[in-house]
Amino acid sequence: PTFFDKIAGAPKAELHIHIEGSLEPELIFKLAQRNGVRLPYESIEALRAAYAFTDLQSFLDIYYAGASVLLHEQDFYDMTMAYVERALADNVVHTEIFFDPQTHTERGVAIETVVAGIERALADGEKRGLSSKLILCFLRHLSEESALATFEAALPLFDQYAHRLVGVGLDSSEQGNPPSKFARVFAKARERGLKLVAHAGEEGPPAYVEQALDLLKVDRIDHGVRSIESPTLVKRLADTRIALTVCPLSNLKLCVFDDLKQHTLKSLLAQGVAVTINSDDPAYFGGYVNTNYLATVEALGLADAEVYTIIRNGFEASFVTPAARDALL
Ligand code: ES4
Ligand code: ZN
Repeated sequence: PTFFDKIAGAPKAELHIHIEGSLEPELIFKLAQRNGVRLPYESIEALRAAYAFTDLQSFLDIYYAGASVLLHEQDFYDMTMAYVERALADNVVHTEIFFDPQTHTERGVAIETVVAGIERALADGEKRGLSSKLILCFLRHLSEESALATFEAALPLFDQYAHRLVGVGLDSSEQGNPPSKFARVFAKARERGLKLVAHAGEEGPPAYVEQALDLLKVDRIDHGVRSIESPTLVKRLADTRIALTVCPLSNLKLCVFDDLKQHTLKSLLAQGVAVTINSDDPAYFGGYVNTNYLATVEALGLADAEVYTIIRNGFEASFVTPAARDALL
């Protein structure tokens, strides 16, 4: 087998995937029809043609439009099951999935409906060999009050789904919405013993990564690629082994880097940072986990040892206990 075959066939963990970002255009149109939702796109082809992003916001506008077709528990099940199939096909054995409840509750969909549909598919996936956790993300372009209300509404779910729903995260428009805006809700989540992550240093400056560490006290940083602009921050990440969940094709499509060859993943890894490779919003950015690995290996010329380190980092940075982790391999 070739090096690429070995990577594709290796058991992997995925730590950064927005379930709403796994909605393929075909399923968006199917659900739109099923639910009588009008989309501002004529056809699957017209929707796909709109996937020419210039920055994070140009993507988010289309991503939220796509999510508008999700109304019923079965819709959340179908979306999640389609991702489970893709993950299994890529030999992902453990995945930690983000969902954005506010995207749905703002349209009148109950948070219980969202979680019940996702959970039912993940329970079915578990029977087929895919271990999984779920992370509730707050939308940072909305207010602190909205995040606090979402957290309060989710409190019974953290008990009911304790085996699955293990953490909270922070996503959406980064610039102008610093981690400091969410210090109080993250403190509440921490008091409850939940795991904590935040998108930081994707488009925002290294100072936002430092805020996520100092004010939110996160266990991992999502993206974090702009950390490389601060040598002291890179050293801190390396020393503390706080992992970065890097999403190379996402960074390329959202113009964080002009070319995958300019991606700083290899340099971060060389400086001792616990880098992982993930798909982010695979239906929008051109591929699932294996496509991200192969494109990155090709563009940066990663050696075998570097790739195996990245794969191992995915398991070590995951939120499964060391005993459960050994059982995955
Ligand atoms: C996202 Cl790539 C990215 N960045 C921030 N928030 C997001 N939500 C979904 N994808
Ligand atoms: Zn993301």
